[in-house]
Amino acid sequence: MILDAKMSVANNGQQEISNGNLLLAEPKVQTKRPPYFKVVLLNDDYTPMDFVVFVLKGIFHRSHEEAVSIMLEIHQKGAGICGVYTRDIAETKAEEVITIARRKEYPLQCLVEKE
Ligand code: TYC
Repeated sequence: MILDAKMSVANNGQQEISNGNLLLAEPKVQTKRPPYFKVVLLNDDYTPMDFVVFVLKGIFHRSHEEAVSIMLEIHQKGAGICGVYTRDIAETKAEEVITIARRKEYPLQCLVEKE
């Protein structure tokens, strides 16, 4: 039994209960979200529109309507976000885009940007 239990807030925000002999650390509540990274496609004059739609559906799991809308935004504005992921997933998807584009000899460019 803990007699005369006191709550205190440690330096790192962790709460501890002290009875003079024991310090019982409460499990730290995770409040920080991991860093997220945007995968961005750039416009160019040579990559076919339907290839970009194919990429957005196949790699970024977009519906046909979403894929067409994102592709047109890139075409009109110069760049557009395909999706937001943790670092490894964003980098893998960007590599996949470049691999399949180069196989077809399209100059499509894909960037990963920290949010
Ligand atoms: N501008 C290209 C065309 O007219 C289409 C395109 C869209 C290319 C998006 C790249 O990321 C891109 N064929």
